[in-house]
Amino acid sequence: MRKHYTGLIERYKDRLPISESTRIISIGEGNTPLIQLENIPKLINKDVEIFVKYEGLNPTGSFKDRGMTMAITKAVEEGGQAVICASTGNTSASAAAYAVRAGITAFVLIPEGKIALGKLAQTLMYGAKIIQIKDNFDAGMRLVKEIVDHAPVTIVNSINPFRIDGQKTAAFEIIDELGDAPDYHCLPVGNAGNITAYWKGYKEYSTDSDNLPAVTEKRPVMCGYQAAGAAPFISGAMIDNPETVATAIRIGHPQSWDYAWAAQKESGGWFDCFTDDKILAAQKMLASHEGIFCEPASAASLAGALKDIASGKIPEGSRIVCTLTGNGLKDPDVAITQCADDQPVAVEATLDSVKRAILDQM
Ligand code: AN7
Repeated sequence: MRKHYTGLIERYKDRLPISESTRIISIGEGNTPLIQLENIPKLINKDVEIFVKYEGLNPTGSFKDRGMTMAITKAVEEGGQAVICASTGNTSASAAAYAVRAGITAFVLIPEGKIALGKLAQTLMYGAKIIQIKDNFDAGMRLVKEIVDHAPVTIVNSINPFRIDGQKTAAFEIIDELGDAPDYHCLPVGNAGNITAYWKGYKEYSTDSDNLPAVTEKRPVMCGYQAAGAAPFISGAMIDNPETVATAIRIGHPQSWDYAWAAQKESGGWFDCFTDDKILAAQKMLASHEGIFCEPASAASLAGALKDIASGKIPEGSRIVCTLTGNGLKDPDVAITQCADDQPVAVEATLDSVKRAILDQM
């Protein structure tokens, strides 16, 4: 009988540190849709191909599941009984789900009051041990790095190299689907694990390894986008009090700092940042013109692509992939606040009132 769950580890086994006897902890992650935008390129009147890699359709609604299937699989293989992470929300939801799947315990440190409602709901439902701290993600990360000397827990933040290995498979999927790497790859940057992982994936698919031939010679230009209030890659130094409505990327001390700069330099790419207003406008544009709902942080990728297309930095004729890192349903509060001016009409439950409501709005 075929197995019910086929996740990214099974698909890319030959490129991951997995053996035949490894027990794979999977909930069917990866293989997410790469959707070509149809309406926005027309709207901006530019001859570009923009694809979005909709990572919000992973099992817990974010790209973190790619790394987490690997990190939990390896933690279990190494005999771990408990994992820990600091998180702005998505990592905690993912760690919680994969830990319970494996039958081990997940401890998560989250900044009190600063994670989106959907992420909190998930993490509670999966049954993680939640520790809210009266500080931000960076403080949580610092504590997590210290705690491993005091408690038998495995870190599953993206400083765990297996996380990066799992996440690099998104680049493999893009090349497998498009037949080649895109010209530009745009993504939001917080802790900078994902830009590190994509670049690793693109490099591995374009380089012969001991037992595998290169799939392509091409690599994309990597473009990393941050929120203006949480933009250490723009200021060129760590920042202490990051602030943005895109709570997922409310991070001032990115852990993969050096790797992300290497990705930028080696690919000939760049970093840029956007105000919360610009990020929210891109989120709404994507939902209202393409029917694709991502969370605020994810929309930084589109905000960046659109700015750089408009200025010609990304020239016409380019093929662009934007990673949409998380599902819009993660953060209902921000979505509803964004649509405060579009309140639904309320009418009597009669044929006449409903008819009028329809004809008025056509
Ligand atoms: C939706 O969950 O750091 O640059 O603790 O949730 O790899 O950190 C989340 C990060 C982008 C940034 N988009 O990715 C966490 C966490 C979404 C995110 C990022 C995150 P990295």
